[in-house]
Amino acid sequence: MRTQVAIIGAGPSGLLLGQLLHKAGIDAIILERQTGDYVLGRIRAGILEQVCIDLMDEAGVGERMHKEGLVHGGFEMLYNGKRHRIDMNKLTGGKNVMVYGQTELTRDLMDARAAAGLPTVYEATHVAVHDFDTAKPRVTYEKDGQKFEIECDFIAGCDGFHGVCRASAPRSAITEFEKVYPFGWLGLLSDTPPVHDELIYVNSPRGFALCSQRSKTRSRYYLQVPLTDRIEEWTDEAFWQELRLRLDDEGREKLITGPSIEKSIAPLRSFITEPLRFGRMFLAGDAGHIVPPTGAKGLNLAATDVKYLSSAIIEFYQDKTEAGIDNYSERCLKRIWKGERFSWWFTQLMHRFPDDGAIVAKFQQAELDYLLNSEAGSRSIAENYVGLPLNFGE
Ligand code: RFL
Ligand code: PHB
Repeated sequence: MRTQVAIIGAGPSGLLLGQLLHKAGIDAIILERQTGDYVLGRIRAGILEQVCIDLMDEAGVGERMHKEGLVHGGFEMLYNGKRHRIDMNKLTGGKNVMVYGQTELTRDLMDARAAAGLPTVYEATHVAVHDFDTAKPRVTYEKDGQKFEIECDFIAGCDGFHGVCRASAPRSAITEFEKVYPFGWLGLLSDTPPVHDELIYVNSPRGFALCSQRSKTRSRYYLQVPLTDRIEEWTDEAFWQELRLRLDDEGREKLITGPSIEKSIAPLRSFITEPLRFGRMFLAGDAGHIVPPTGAKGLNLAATDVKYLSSAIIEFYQDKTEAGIDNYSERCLKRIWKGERFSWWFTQLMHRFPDDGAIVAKFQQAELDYLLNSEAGSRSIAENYVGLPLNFGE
């Protein structure tokens, strides 16, 4: 088999890249380890920045997102028992974010790919990347016990944190930066109306909580929990009880509870790989970097990697220039480090760290008091949350 771009991973990065390349007339094959249903069953991100919305439109798959997504112009921060609203729209001169689940975005991309008859191999095992330091890279894999080989011009490593592409880069050529946080997020999805029409980020003495949503009838809540907690130990009732304790009186009164449709614990990590290009192989999305979810940046950073990578590959074929490819890693990393910085900062502002004493809780309160009562402070949160402009600092 031969294709122009072999894409490893059918998460949002791989699917979006496939769609953007297809629009430009470039062939790609996607190899995915799991089934499509498994990929759709992973409940993850919920907030899209404008750049991500624009890319879905550019890929021609934005119709349902615009119909069903909820535009949010602000969010609330609750600390010391009081709520403060960050008016993102006003503070950023009219920018918003959109509530639209990663599951839905993935489904739209999968449907478009299937409708266009583009090749995705699900349940591909033993995927291995070869010769990406030459002009003729190859990818091998197995499907239903049979071995296959793809010859290609480029390999796109869109295979997430545990993927094969980063792991195949020569150790001497790669630097990894990592911070693992001493807690996780316990998430619960339920078909209940959200407690509030906007998101609420909570700094409470019992730990962080987040009230998010997927629609007017579906809620997504998170609680900071110790890494030693096991999901089987958390009944729905225990979750709701703990959430109530972290909310304010208004939240406790308005909270509508119901059976969970999904419940899971995710560890929190900051992780960056440098560089993101190894010859003819590129890393994009979670394959190259992970953020703690507090800043809602993971999927959005993945989308901008894909924007830069698709432009670089399209330029290579259409304009016969390697400038975009040569520039890919540096350009992405500039943006990634800013998203990483914001996510780390917002995480340490909002969570209780086990080794921090009472003084750090006081520092957090003072910082929140400052930020939320200062227009400059609030604007800094708002402009990072909606996403910095693509050409920021260029
Ligand atoms: P994914 O989604 O992990 O997809 C990678 C795909 O590659 C496949 N794969 C392989 N395929 C073939 N061969 C192999 N050897 C393979 N190894 C792996 C995997 O099966 C998978 O299908 O990476 P991608 O596409 O880069 O997308 C990244 C996003 O999923 C991620 O950044 C976000 O979900 C992060 N995130 C959030 N991001 C936001 O922008 N806004 C949010 O509100 C937000 N909330 C979140 C989040 C992540 C969370 N968790 C669980 C980590 C909330 C949570 C709780
Ligand atoms: C979500 O809805 O899953 C979500 C929203 C905002 C975040 C993280 C996760 O910061």
